[in-house]
Amino acid sequence: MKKALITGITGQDGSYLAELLINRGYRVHGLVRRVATENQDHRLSRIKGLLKEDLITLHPGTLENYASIYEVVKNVEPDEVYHLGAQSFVAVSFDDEFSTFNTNINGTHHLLSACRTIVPHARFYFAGSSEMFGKVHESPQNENTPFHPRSAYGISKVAGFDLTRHYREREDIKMFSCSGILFNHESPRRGMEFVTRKITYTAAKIKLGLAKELKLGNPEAKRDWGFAGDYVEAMWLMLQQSQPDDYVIATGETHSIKEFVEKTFAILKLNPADYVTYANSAHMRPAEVDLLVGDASKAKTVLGWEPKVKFEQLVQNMVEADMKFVGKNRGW
Ligand code: NAP
Ligand code: F7E
Repeated sequence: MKKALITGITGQDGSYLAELLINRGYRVHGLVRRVATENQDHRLSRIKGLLKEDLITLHPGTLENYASIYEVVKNVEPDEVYHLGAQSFVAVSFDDEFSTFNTNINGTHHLLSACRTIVPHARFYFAGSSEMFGKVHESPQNENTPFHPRSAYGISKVAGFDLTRHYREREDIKMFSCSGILFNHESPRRGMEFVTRKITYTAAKIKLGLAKELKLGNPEAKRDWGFAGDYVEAMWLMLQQSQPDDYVIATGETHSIKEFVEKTFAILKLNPADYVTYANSAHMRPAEVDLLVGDASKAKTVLGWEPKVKFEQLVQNMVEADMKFVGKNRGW
C-alpha cells in the first residue's frame, strides 16, 4: 500500500485530497499543529469523518521547525508528499510578513530537505499559486508567464516554487518534485476569511434573519474561481506522470467580486443593494492583484485534466451548503 504524507491536511484542499487518496487505496498521513488537536470540532472539523473511521494517521509538528518535520518524514517514510500547509491568507501576509515567510519559505525548505535526506525517491507536490503572477504581464497566464508577486504571500510562493524546481534540477538531488500553479479554488469547506465563503455564508445568514449587512473591500478585482474537489485531482495526476513538471490549474473564466455577490444574492432572491457595502478600508489591500485568469491547456494535454465545476455551479453549491450550515447552527 502506498503511503502519502499531506501537510495542511486540516485545510480545505488537504481534506479533499485525503479523501481522494483514501479512495485510491493510499494510507494517508497528515502533519497537524498540536494546537489543532485541542478542539476536534474546530481545526479538525473538515477531517472529522476520516478520523472517526480511522482512515488517516495524524502526526504533530510545525513547518517552522526542521526537527519536527524530519521526525515526521522519518516515521512515515512516504512515497508521495503533498505540501499544502501554509499561511494561506494573502491579506494577513501584508500585516505579518515575517511569519508568512517563516512558515511558507522555511517550511517548504525544511520539508524538501528532510525528504531529500530520508526519502529521496519520494514524489513531492508543492502548492504554488496564481498569486505568483500578481501584477500580470499577460492574460491568460500560463506556465511561461513571468512572476510579479504583489504580497509577502505571493513572494513566499515564488520562493517555494523556485526551491521545488531547484531540488528537481540539481544533478546531485534530482527529486521528483512538481509545483501546481493553482488559481483560486473554493468549496463549502473554504475558510470563512476568503471572499467567496464570506459572501455565501453572510448572505445565508441575511436570508435566515441572522445578519443585516455584508461589508466587503474591492468589488472590481477579478478571479478565476474553480472547485477545490477538481483541483486536488490535478495534484495527484502531477505525481503519477513519468516526468516531474509544473502545471497551471484553472478554469479559464474570470469574474469580479461584484459578480460573485450578484449571483449569490440572485440565488437567494435578495437585492444586494439593500445589504452590501464595498470599499470597506479593513478589507482593501495595499497592493491588489486586479485580474487573474489561467490557461490550463498544458494540464489538459499532458494530465488529461479539465475542471468539471464552473462558476455558476460553484456559487450555487456554496450557497446551498451555507443555507444548510447556517440553518443547522442557528443561534450560534
Ligand atoms: P487552508 O484551508 O488555509 O489550509 C492551510 C493549512 O495549512 C491548514 O491545514 C493549516 O493548519 C496548515 N498550516 C498553516 N500554518 C502551518 C504551520 N505553521 N505548520 C503546519 N501546518 C500549517 O488552505 P487551502 O485553501 O487548503 O490551500 C492549500 C494550499 O494551497 C496552501 O499552501 C495555499 O497557500 C495553496 N493555494 C490555495 C489556493 C486556493 O485558492 N485555495 C490557490 C493556490 C494555492 P491549521 O488547521 O493548524 O491552521
Ligand atoms: O480575495 C477581494 C480581495 O482573500 C480575493 C488564497 O486561497 O487565492 C486566495 O487568495 C479577492 C481579492 O483570495 C474582500 O481584495 C474584496 O482581490 O478570497 P481572497 P485571494 O487573495 O485571491 C490564491 C490563489 C491563493 O493562493 C491564496 O492562498 O477578493 N476582496 N472584499 C476581499 N477579500 C477578502 N478576503 N475579504 C473581503 O471582504
